[in-house]
Amino acid sequence: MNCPAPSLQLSATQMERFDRDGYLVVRDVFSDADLQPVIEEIEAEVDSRARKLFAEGKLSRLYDEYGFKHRLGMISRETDAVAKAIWNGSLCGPAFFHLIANPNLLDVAEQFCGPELIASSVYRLRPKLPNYAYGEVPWHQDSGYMEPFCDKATVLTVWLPLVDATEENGCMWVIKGAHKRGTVARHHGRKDKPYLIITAGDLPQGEQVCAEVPKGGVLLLHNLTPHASFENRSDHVRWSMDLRYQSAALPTNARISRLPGEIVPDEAQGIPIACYPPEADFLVRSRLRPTEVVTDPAVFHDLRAKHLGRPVTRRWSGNVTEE
Ligand SMILES: O=C(O)CCC(=O)C(=O)O
Repeated sequence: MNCPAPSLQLSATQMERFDRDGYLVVRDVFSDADLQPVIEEIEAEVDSRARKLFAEGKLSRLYDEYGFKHRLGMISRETDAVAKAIWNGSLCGPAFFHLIANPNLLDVAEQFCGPELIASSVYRLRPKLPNYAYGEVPWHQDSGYMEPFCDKATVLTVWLPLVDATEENGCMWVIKGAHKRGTVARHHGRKDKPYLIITAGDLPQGEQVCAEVPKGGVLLLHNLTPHASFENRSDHVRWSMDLRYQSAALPTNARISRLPGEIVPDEAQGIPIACYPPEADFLVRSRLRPTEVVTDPAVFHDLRAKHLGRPVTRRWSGNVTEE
């Protein structure tokens, strides 16, 4: 079968840089028009939640004279209920689906994960508020959150800001080249926050790089690349999303037929049901089983809503720190 070449092709130099450094900033993956529907879906959710709180007397005013960059920050001076309700993977409307399935993004993901592409369940929306400690994410590798079985695989994180991400508003930091050591550092749970942390003594050596990304660009991360983000010292929300992709050959709870050579989950044999079992994966691009690709945002919504949550990995159970 002749397949058209990917339309957004990273150069050999970019691929080599990712391989060497464990991260890559790619500009101009999205136009403003690509991102606007997601922004509008978020704005509508913020607005409806603010109106509800206002009606209940829990918010003194709507702050609806403020735009996307500032409104949630203003609301959050009174209550962080709206921010917390939309943080992480709770929003799953059509615009989110179309962003995850954006052809340019899939072209990029395909270069790392192959053509039978799974959109991993672990996608997150992060409204990092100004001067708000909950938004700081400690050093970790994404593999720390996944099942050990998937440690040796490439699960690509695509981190994308919905406003320019700068050092001041709390962009991501990465440790250059540390993924090359091929191991998952010891992670601890935190008493005060729902994040894993690699404590200072366990943090891999290497240059810590501030990865600023303009709106429309993406930061690509390997699952073994240690990364963190710190305080937002600006006056606006650092809105971002992080999406993940993997090969269909890895453990996945996507409802797909299995092709020869693909791993079939079998917990009795130590093969987990997915790299990240708690939420629902889906097939987002395929040449070999195109009828199984999820193309309907309503199906995506249903998958998210109905997935029977499974526990997160227990690989660090018992490791808890206050650091
Ligand atoms: O967006 C952030 O501040 C942190 C994101 C992150 O840690 C991740 O994408 O794994």
